[in-house]
Amino acid sequence: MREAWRWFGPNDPVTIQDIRQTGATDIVSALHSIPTGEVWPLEKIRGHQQLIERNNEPGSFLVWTVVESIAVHEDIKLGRENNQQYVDSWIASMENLAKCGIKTICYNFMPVIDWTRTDLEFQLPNGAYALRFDQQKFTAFDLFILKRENAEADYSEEEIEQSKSIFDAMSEDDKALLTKNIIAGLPGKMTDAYTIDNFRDMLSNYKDINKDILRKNLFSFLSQVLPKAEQLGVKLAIHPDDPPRDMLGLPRIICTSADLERLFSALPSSANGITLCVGTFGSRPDNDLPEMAKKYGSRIHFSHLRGVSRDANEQRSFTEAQHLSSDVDMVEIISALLKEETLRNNTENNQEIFIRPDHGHQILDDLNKEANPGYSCLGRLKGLAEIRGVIKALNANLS
Ligand code: DNO
Repeated sequence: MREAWRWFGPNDPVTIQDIRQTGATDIVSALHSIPTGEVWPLEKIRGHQQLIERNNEPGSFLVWTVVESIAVHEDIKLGRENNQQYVDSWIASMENLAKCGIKTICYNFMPVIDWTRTDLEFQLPNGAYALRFDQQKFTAFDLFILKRENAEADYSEEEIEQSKSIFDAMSEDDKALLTKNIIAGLPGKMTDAYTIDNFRDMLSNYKDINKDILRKNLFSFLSQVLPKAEQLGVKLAIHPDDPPRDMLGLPRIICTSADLERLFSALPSSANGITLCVGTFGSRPDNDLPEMAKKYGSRIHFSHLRGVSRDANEQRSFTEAQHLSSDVDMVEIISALLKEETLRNNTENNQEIFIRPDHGHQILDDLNKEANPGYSCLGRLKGLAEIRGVIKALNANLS
């Protein structure tokens, strides 16, 4: 297991020097300033790598090993005719990364919005802040702020009524904040939209794209990328759709175990893998996470070891939990990943699995600091320390 930490680059309030103190050994990062669809130039990758590795010394060593993410251009997801240039640039970026020795690439295929939350500062009873996805607020956004065409068809009468009362109780500031959280609030540039009109236009591009078409477009993209990745020894790790279901009329295709099954039976290449984002898959009650960790073990190149706790009365709403006390059995999942690593020994695929803490709570001194939502230092440090303890204990038992 390789303990990794996500760093958003020189503007990240958590610095590389800070990360050295967490005990992590690997950095997960990306060149966020390069517009989607453009090639990541070799010298920029080297420069970023240099920022991470320049103060390395024995006992305090960090390497940039995982990319999260090279964004996939919307024209590829839409299967537009001019998309070849964007596929070529994606491959060229992957080649440049491989030249620098960076060979694990996380990406996703979510149309328009990447991960999304309604609340970025949801206060917990102990005073900490967590991220939260509230389905009723999201429905209120869809129906009464975005006013998406035919959106009513996606909801029951009861849902429409409930979300209307939520909307009616919102102040103008609440509405603005909810809108900002959904279309522009999360780190790592989660949508290419900047205004609600622009966002609406991007959604409407998908009106004729259903799951089958989107899947065909993913497979066509991968059938061009995977052979090259295999030659370079690069592992691709698709991140699941978060939350893992269709939303805002958009199809989502990496949500369940059956989705993964389709992906691997269509494209069995050994370079075709996943990011086991426990929190994302675990926000659906029908995903059995320990089972998935076992079943897709050899495909797991990277894992986000966080969890959520779903609302008792609305299983689509969830609050991000502490790393070891979510709805899933994290110890069993870590145990499955460790067993997978022992199976890998003496095989060609003997790469340890990169893991990282994710979406920590904002706690203690971080409550008064500027932070990327979900990516403050102390909450993730606590998560990492807990996970590290589990790994140590399980390893002691295994040997
Ligand atoms: C959120 C992350 C996602 C992830 C992308 C991967 O914290 O897990 O932003 O980086 O979906 O492409």
